[in-house]
Amino acid sequence: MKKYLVTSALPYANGPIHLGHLAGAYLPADIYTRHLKLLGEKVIHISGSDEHGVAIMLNAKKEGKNYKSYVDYWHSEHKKVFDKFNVNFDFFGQTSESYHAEEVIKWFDELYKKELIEPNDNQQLHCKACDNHLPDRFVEGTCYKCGYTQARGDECPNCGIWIDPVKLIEPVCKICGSNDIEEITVTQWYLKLSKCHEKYRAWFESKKNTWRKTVYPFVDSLTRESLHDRAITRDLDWGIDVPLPEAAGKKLYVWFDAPIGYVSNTKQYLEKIGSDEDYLKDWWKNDDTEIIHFLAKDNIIFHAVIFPVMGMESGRINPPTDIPANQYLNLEGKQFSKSTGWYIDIDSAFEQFGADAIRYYLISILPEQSDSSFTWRDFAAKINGELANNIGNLINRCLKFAYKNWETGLDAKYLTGFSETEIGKKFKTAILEHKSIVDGKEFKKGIEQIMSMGQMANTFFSDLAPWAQFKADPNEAEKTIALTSIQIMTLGVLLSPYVPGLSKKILSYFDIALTDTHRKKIYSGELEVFDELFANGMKITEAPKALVPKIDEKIISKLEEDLRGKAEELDNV
Ligand code: B3M
Ligand code: ZN
Repeated sequence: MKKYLVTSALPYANGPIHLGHLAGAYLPADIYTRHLKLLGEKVIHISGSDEHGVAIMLNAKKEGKNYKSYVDYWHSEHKKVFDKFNVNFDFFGQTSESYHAEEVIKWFDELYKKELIEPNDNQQLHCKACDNHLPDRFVEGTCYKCGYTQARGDECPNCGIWIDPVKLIEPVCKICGSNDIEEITVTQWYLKLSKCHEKYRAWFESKKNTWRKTVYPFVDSLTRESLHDRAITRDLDWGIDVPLPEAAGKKLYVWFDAPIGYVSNTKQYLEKIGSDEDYLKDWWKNDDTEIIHFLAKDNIIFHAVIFPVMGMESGRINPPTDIPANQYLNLEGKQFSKSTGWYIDIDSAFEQFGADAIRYYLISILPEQSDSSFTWRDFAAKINGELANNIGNLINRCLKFAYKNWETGLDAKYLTGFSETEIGKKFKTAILEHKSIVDGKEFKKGIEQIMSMGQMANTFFSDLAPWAQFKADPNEAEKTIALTSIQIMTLGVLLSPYVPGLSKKILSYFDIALTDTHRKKIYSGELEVFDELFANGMKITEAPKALVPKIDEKIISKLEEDLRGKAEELDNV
């Protein structure tokens, strides 16, 4: 049986989750998982905190906390945010736990046995002022490829290349701020990616027609000629110990251990639920498993090159099926940045508008093909014009009418035969299109498809004008309300991967509880299911009120002012 392993990038346990993170990886992964679960597929969504690395060490030091309590704090903060926004994981683990280290060591040992990990002397930066080694983000400088002035020792956030820290122009120590930096020779252990080029390309090229146009060509151009060996050990005091006596005191590079977190967390998950399945044989190394990594574009190289090579060569897992990476989400045209005040506090946005409004808007602007921008004005326009007007209003009007005039319920004879009606057939076609859009991981287009079904339902309802029918012939009106209610229930089910809270609310107005099988049938366009569901009629349990509250222009102006004010304030410091 086919299975799906959905992963979303492990967020660094190093500061708040922002809307850009949600749009980059977590919402798409959540929607896709919910989609597959609705269809009755066997799928698990795995993520967790990424708790090693220099950036975390820097911040923990700044706050005077020990590393473990620092990452534990952010791990639990992140879980709270994901819960609020209904982003569900089957398992959300921690890479600082011992179960994770155990798995990582197994990978290291396999690769070492195959002579794909070897020591080498390497030139490294060392800060003379504070006497620290400066790998990765412990150093910043100007990118030698694109000239960006804040390139980090591991990668350039502007042009996306891997950075060799000793080549950085005008390097500065991030620990003490000094530029008194020297090059020293140190032994590190390298992952011999260069030996794996041919095998890698043979696999990679098989993805040419299925990976996103923003992913394949980028990786292609970086890997066509060769792969470069990468140091996977560091002189740090936080991380997983390198399991070699001659490397005593060294730790594994965070990007060596982090992606293995998907695997170790799957193992933990299966143990937790008492499954008798094996995390490798039944999942990660099962040819019937699709492995899909959701992430933002700055994580592409690790997931599309290094991790697949590690998996293939160690023999522990299969390489991924797809890496539907997103581009970046900006805020009013500029990058989100906590330090310049250019960000949205995710908790207050949640308090003010709730999870569904924010999910809806983010999904409608997901940066799937190119960068996109969150603006408060567009947020209000989309919530008011689409979610409230299209969906909310229709439900209010129709279900209120049903509740008021057919208190004891609508007659079964009007509720059956929907799939044979013209609108029923249109719905079926639209649902099948929706399924293939979401199978193709195009979630922005998916929600647009549902909105256009909302339009169909609105047109159906307005054209028949049940309020006028009611005066002339109440039976006609009852039929219109019955058929519209079915469309509403269908929309309620279809919306569930996107706005699960709203979906639940919509479905709660019906006195009929849907089983997973009912949902699956509705979601796959088997609309005959309504004949069985409504065989004894159906009643609306309460009159909906303010299902999707409209957002006032004044609120938006205030939010815009606050954002600019905060940024100016920080600018003046
Ligand atoms: N923690 C990077 C990030 O949060 C990194 C992803 C790891 S996925 C294995 O952007
Ligand atoms: Zn220093």
